[in-house]
Amino acid sequence: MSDAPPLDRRRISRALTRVANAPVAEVLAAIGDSKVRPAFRIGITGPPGGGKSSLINALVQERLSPGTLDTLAVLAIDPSSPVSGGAILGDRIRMDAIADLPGLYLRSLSSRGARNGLCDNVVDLLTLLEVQGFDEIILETVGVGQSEVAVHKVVDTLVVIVPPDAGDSVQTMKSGILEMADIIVVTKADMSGARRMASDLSAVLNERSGRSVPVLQTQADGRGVAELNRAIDAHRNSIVEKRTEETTRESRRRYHLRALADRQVEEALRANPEITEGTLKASYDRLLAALRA
Ligand SMILES: Nc1nc2c(ncn2[C@@H]2O[C@H](COP(=O)(O)OP(=O)(O)OP(=O)(O)O)[C@@H](O)[C@H]2O)c(=O)[nH]1
Ligand SMILES: [Mg+2]
Repeated sequence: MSDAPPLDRRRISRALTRVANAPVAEVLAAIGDSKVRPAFRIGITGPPGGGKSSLINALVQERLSPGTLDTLAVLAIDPSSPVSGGAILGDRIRMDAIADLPGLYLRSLSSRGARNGLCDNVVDLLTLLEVQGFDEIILETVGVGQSEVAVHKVVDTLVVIVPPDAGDSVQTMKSGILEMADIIVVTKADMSGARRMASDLSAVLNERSGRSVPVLQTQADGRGVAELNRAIDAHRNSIVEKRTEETTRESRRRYHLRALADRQVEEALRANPEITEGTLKASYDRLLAALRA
């Protein structure tokens, strides 16, 4: 750990709360005009109750061990909807035990009605954390619907977790998930079936895509987490070799611009329902006019 000043967690929380679900104009005002240094972003995604938070608990301690990072933020997107699930409350692991770790900031946010299992404005929140100067961000999301694809676009390293008791057999597992993963982790390795799950996953991945994605096994007590930590660093190094910080910044800016434009269109349509009346051409002209207003 360096002698960096302690994090002002209350100030960061207030800034995030202001931005969560704020209109585009307010988001832009909060992010400000500064050139943002991209943080290294790690996504941890997988089924509800699969062991994501337990894994992050242990991983955070590895990532923040002496001589490594100064600051790390964990953003957990909570589906909090009966449809997409989440471990039954009370069964869910809370990360309070690590909340006071120097350099660590933890925040849970609801995905509300977002279609893809992420908050609609997850990119705003990630950028805001970067504005706050975090070196690294871990994003926990439940893998439902299209969320793996969405997460994949906003992180550098995507870790997909699969518990040994995952309902789907590996053969029928949604192909999207495995193809997106940079690292696969079979969680709850103390449970029977973990080793089998890991070897099935390796076989299927090889056969489907010929990619050699690391398939690791971890436990909530920390077993296997040092290996995961090394695999994340190895992936990070392989990315750094392939692209510069400027390329990362540029592609994030484009993605963010599109997300903001999308929301601005939504806002305009909601505020002016008459836009959609009449012909498509007339509607489009009215939409552009509303956006310019
Ligand atoms: N046996 C065993 N149980 C585990 C392990 N890791 C997590 N669990 C249990 O699995 C349940 C869910 O764990 P969480 O870490 O909250 O899982 P999650 O994926 O973050 O859950 P959601 O955020 O609700 O989707 C809890 O009851 C944990 O105690 C493990 O290594 N072994
Ligand atoms: Mg969780």
